[in-house]
Amino acid sequence: MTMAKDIKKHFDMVIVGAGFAGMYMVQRARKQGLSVQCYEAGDEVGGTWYWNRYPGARVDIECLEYSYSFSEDLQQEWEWSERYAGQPELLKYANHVADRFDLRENIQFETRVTSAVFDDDAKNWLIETDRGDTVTATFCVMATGLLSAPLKPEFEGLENFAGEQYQTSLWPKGDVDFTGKKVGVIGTGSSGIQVISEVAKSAGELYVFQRTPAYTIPLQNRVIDSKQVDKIKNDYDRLRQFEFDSFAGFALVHSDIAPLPTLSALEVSREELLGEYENRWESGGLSPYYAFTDVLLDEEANETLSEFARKKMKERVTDPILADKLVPKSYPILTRRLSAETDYLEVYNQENVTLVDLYEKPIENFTQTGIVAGGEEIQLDIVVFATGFDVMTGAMDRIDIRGRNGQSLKKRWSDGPTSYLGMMTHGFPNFFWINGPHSPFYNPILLAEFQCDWIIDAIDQLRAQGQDCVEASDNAEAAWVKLTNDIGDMTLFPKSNNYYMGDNIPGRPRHILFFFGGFPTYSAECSKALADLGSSFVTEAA
Ligand code: N01
Repeated sequence: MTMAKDIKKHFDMVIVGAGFAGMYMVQRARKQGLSVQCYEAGDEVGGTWYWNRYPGARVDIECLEYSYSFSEDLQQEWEWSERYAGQPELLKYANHVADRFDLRENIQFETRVTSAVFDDDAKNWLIETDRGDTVTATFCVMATGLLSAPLKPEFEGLENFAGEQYQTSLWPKGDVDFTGKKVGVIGTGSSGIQVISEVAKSAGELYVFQRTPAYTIPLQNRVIDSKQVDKIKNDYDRLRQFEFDSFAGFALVHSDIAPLPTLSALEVSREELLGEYENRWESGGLSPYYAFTDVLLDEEANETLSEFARKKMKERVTDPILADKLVPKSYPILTRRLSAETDYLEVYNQENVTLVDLYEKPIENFTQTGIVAGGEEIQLDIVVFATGFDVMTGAMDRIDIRGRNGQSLKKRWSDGPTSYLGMMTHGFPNFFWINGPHSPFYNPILLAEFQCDWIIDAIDQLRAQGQDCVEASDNAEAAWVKLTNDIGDMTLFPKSNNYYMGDNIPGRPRHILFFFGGFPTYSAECSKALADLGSSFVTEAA
């Protein structure tokens, strides 16, 4: 460990985080000839797939799509073993990319950035870490992730609980043995659902503490089909183009490129409607998002899919009363994240699994030996918290980031995040983020590539204009926030309590945290902004 407090180094760019976004930013900045330093809190690359190593962690976008597109050689040479890879394989892929492109030489591991402060005079960023590094950078890029700031479980009496405790998003390395144990899992979002399916295999007794039931669909994972892979690899560009033209960055149905929807769910016959939903269910994963044009826009259209999903879910649970509790009734499907799972609902047919419906029996407190819910103590050896994240802004809020005149980013965002293009904000010159607030709801690896490329293009253009500092103009930012909100309000997302609106944090004002206008609209806006660097940005020479 170097105590570099007084050994100041200057970099063209400092990047925070070495997940898929930070890794590509390193690669791209270096290719552009920028000197670059990336800091990563973990001891390896991989971000989400480094931290979320709980049993069952698995991607739900097909790997052929959930992978980098920037290198044709990488696309051709990497072989996925499953249609939807598990966490170990995804981490292996991240490490392979780091090795193949020599990224590690620019990444300092086990180092958490504690502050990034803009120096108004020197016009650069002063960055400090928890290992005593103090460096300056012209450009500061936060690749800190959208689902990377775990929420600390807050339950009365938790400090008294003497059993083992785990959090899905901070899972330890090595195995946790559930064999024969009494295990409680709190939370039934995507993480909870994945871990529950695995823990149910070996736990003596598993208690699932469910507050809001999730809509689920079978993932339909299997060993990858080599013929399908060859077909995609023969013309990978075609798949990527479909992804770029799509709303959310995935285009495969049954592992084949599917045309984007053109029809409303309300304009087809009942037979066609159900046929299409069956087709999507057989394909699995997130494919229902594109079944029809209006499932996220129109309540009646959405209800056709919600109804179908509820029926499919209930068919998998033997006890009809239990099935009813596991099925969402109070909100439109897809407005909370659809959970693509493997044998999740079937676990409730097992004798060792008990659902604790928190609407009937709310958690009162922890004791030394378990959890009291609805007046009864459930004795537990192990508790797993799958209770979610401080989404989008959380990771940046945990760093002391200050722009012009010492203005704190956390304070600027105390009434909700504002941004221009989901990448920058006024008063924070030469400061960018990737996959952060107001970014589109989109395949995160492809979005990272797009945003990193955009940042590099913006820097190039800035320098070509003989300028050194760029920030969003107030007007451009206000217009982007309005567009983001107006589009969000046209969708059904505000119709449920969900983390897309920040609802998972008690007391936090509601705000649309994602750009729901689809990637084609987003990328067009970004291109327009680049072409027009003068009016949407404030630039200045150092
Ligand atoms: O978090 P969540 P997550 N008492 O916020 C419950 C991605 N991901 O980690 O909804 C009791 O969705 C909470 O209940 P409620 C994916 O984008 C992807 O599961 O607030 N319960 C909810 O059930 C996903 O959407 C994969 O009523 C409490 C759960 O905890 C995102 O990460 C896999 C509680 C939190 O669910 C986040 O998923 C995993 C309390 N006090 C994650 N507090 C893939 O498949 C919270 N809950 C790729």
